[in-house]
Amino acid sequence: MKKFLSISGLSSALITSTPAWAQENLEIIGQPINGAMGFQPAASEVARRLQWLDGMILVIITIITLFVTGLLLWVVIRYNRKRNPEAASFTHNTPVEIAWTVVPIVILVFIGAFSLPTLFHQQEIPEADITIKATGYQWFWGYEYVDEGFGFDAYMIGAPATGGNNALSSETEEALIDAGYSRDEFLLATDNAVVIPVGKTVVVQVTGADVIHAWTIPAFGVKQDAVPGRLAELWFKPEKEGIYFGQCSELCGMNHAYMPITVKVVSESAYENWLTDAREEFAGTPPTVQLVSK
Ligand SMILES: [Cu+2]
Repeated sequence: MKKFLSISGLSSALITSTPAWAQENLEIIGQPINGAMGFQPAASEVARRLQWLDGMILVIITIITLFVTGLLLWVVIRYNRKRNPEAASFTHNTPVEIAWTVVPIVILVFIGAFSLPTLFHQQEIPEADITIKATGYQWFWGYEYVDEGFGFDAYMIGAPATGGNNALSSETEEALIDAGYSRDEFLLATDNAVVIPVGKTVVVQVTGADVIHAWTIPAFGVKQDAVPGRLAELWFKPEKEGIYFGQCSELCGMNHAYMPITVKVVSESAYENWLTDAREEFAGTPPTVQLVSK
């Protein structure tokens, strides 16, 4: 037993001294699935709300489409030339005109009553527990943990900067496996991941260094253009530990398809361990980071 304890102590020390891992055995949650139709599982309140809104509006759209199709069929069958050789010649029908003006207004107000609160919930940025600045470059993302005074770049595993050529070669597959992924995560996994603790409010400040990019994690329900010279903000509170992927979502040049986003949501203690190691590993990089005096 004693021996077992000392071995497990040693292995956990080994794990915590490897910052790139952050936490072992994280489940991949936010990932596109071949042939799937719906959203990725919602992993934040923001995502849950907008997915609900999407479902609600889909019901309204379906009802309207069925109603209009029914009307069309009725007119085609009942009032075709054979059945109705004498066409009516009236041009106005006041009750019908009032109805087709008022009913759409009611429908739009009803949708607005649900969509505006969701929009404000998304756009009113709360007080952050963790603030991360994400800068889009051609073609990778740079991250700064602004309260911690360190930053790092994140390249796709398999990008030229990581020794690849943007193709799924056997070397790239090996690099993916070394980083804890598989060939399925090619085009999604990055060498450095954004690491955040579960259940904390994360504010991401998004900007671009050269052209417009866009930062997104579909499972968190966030997407924001990264515009040079502007600093936009988005927020989310991740609810489940796991790995979440996103991809640059604004066409930004030749290698736009090769600048994915990897976010690891870990436990509070794993985050603290990662922070300790990351402060050391990424100290002084990139040089633009300046310590914020508190
Ligand atoms: Cu892009």
